Amino acid sequence: MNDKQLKQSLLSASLTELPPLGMDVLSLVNDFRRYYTHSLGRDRHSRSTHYAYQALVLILRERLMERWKQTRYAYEETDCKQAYYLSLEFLMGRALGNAMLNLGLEEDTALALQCLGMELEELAESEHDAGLGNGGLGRLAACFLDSCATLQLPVTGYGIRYDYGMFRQQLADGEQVEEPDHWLRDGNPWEIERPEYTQRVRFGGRSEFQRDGAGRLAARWVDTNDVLAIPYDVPIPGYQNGTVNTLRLWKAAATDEFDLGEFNAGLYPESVAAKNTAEQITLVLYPNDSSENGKELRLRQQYFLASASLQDVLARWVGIHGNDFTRFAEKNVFQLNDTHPSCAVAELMRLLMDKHGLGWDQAWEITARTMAYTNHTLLPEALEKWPVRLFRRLLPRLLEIIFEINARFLAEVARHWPGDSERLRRMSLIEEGREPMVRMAYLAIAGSFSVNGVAALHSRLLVEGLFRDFFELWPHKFNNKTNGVTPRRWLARCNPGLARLLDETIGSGWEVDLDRLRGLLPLAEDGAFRERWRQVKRANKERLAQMVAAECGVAFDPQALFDVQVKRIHEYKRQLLDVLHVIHLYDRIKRGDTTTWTPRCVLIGGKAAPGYFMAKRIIKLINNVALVINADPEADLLLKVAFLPNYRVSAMETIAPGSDLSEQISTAGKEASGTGNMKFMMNGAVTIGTLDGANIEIREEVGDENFFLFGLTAEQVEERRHHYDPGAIIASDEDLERVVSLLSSGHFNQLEPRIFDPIVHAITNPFDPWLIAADFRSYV
Ligand code: 26Q
Repeated sequence: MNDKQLKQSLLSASLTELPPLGMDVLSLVNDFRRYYTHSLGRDRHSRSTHYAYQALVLILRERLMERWKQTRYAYEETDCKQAYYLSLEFLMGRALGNAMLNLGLEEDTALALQCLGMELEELAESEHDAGLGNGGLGRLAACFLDSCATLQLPVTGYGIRYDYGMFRQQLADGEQVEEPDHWLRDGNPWEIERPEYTQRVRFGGRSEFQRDGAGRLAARWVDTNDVLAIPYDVPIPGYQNGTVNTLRLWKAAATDEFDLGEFNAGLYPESVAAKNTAEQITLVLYPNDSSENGKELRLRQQYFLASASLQDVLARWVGIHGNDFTRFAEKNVFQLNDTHPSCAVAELMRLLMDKHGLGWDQAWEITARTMAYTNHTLLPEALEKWPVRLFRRLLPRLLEIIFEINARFLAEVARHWPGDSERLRRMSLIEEGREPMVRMAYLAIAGSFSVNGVAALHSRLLVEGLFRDFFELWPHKFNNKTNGVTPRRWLARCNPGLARLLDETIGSGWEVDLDRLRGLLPLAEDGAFRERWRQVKRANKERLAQMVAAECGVAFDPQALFDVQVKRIHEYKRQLLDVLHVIHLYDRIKRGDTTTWTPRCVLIGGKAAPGYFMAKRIIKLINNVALVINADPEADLLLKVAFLPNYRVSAMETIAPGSDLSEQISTAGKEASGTGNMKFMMNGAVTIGTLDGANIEIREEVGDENFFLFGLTAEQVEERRHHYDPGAIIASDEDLERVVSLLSSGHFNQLEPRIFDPIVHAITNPFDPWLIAADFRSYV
């Protein structure tokens, strides 16, 4: 072949014609060697888990890459409708195990590594969790991405690439200590930077109006401080189906001109400092899972995400259709994960009008047909509000648009309920007062075609309470989407023993069609099946016990009942009720009331928001109670208690399979759904729970006999508030009285006087919103 022929054949071979990568053990071994030695430059003298992990990721990433491109092309070619999941949080956890499972390479990679003299388990354990979320809402976003890829739905996640994710929780003297989570320190081999899709996001400045050529008034947003948004793409593989979707995370970077302007004025240090302000936007995740009021940086994050993501989608649209938006709403939909990205409603209006020249009516028609809003909370104090003043300073053009949306919206309300000024005040997107506020949930409802709650009860309570006025105006917008979790990570991956048992009894397929688990029903009384089931559970409990021993220094006996509550620490989730029960059990031991006794190991874990005093005090109480009980030889074979530090996605992957009893004990009507409840149940734990969130639907599915129901209903809770007398309840319940006495006498804080007074006060307070004392007896 001469030079010319060579050039010709290289040109004609398009990239898509690369030979597919081998999916067999030998290919994996060879590729691993090549990466380890050639790409990473290591040899047998540098045997490190870290580089071996890197090499392993590279071979998987390569295999994802070809499928990723094919998926993109397929979506382009079929011109299908695309959905965008906008979320300030994606709690992805580890990616390696998931990639192996979804590529169908679990067994072969384990074998390949064995050939190379390495342990897959060890490499997998060395991966740092991607902790870009607080809890339920962030993990839900991650589970949705997995499921959408598995269902081959064209869904892209849009989020923020925080330099620091959810803090690491350590304990010092039983108290929570937060440590920064610099998860990117060793690099992130799963992401691909895509500077070619950089967007520009504006802040500050003011708006000007000018007549355009057609004599229309056009807004210009000027004198802004701009920030660049650089996308980093993460592959989201579907389950053994060749689909790889995308999670696009934005990183903030300073613009060049901004620096230069300051620099020319002779302000070099100031210009470098300005770089900091820009890059601060994506520095750290807010570790608060209710709300963080009025923090400017948080609003910057929210707008940054909304604006960069919308511009990205619009740029792709304009690239194909030019400024013709007639079919945009047919082809695109944006799902807002709570109100956090709800600036998007006003931002899409702005982009369509100010940048692409649409009129208000056409822009509004498109916006209200493409936005959908998911609510995750019923707690009124958790509804997001932003001071109008802050909005005006940071996003002046957006505020104008919000005012205009509000004016038109209130006109509609007034047409519907003439003369009802009280209703206008209640429903306004702007809360009036000394400090007027933008009500983000109302903006989201007004700008969306769909508003959903996350469990049947939650969705009902939303339309009966918090959003009642809006339901009366637009009943068609409101609906329910009960949460779910991916059975790939939360069963197939985290519980290989059970997965194998399922495969051998009902065949495979349950990973994508969980209803098939009904095929187990005929085996419920089958002795051989039950024996294998018990062996699986036993092995998983041993693994969990090892983790508890290593992390907490507490010995859990796998023969005992493993009773587990892991979730964010919140008063409404009632970890305190769990502790009261533990104290009651201890009291029974001390009284010698142990003739009918099931040895029990109680595990509690979860992070408290750094500024949440009561949550932190509850952690301290759990640890102090654990110290006393675990040190008491009388309790030794009967009761053990441990607080697991730094609860996170990867910890749950060991916890759920090793648990017998799942604690889902929130005050009824307060937990929107819960998703941990599902992970425990599908790993074969029974639940003790209230009629709250998705517990209700879980109970309907598994039957009353697999669910220990207790406590007041949501309706009873609201009724009881009016005449709640915890003092009387405690006085009439000898067990509870003894528990409260132990607490208030300082039994668990002998060297730390009064530290649990706030907790005793919370339990005995007639205004206790969580009605701890009311549910104690039925819980026991
Ligand atoms: C808001 C403003 C400023 C700073 C932070 C926040 C913020 C951040 C995270 C507010 C709320 C959250 C997270 C809420 C959350 O995780 N909610 C849970 O969502 C799950 C998924 O729907 C449900 O299962 C849980 O019931 C719900 O508590």
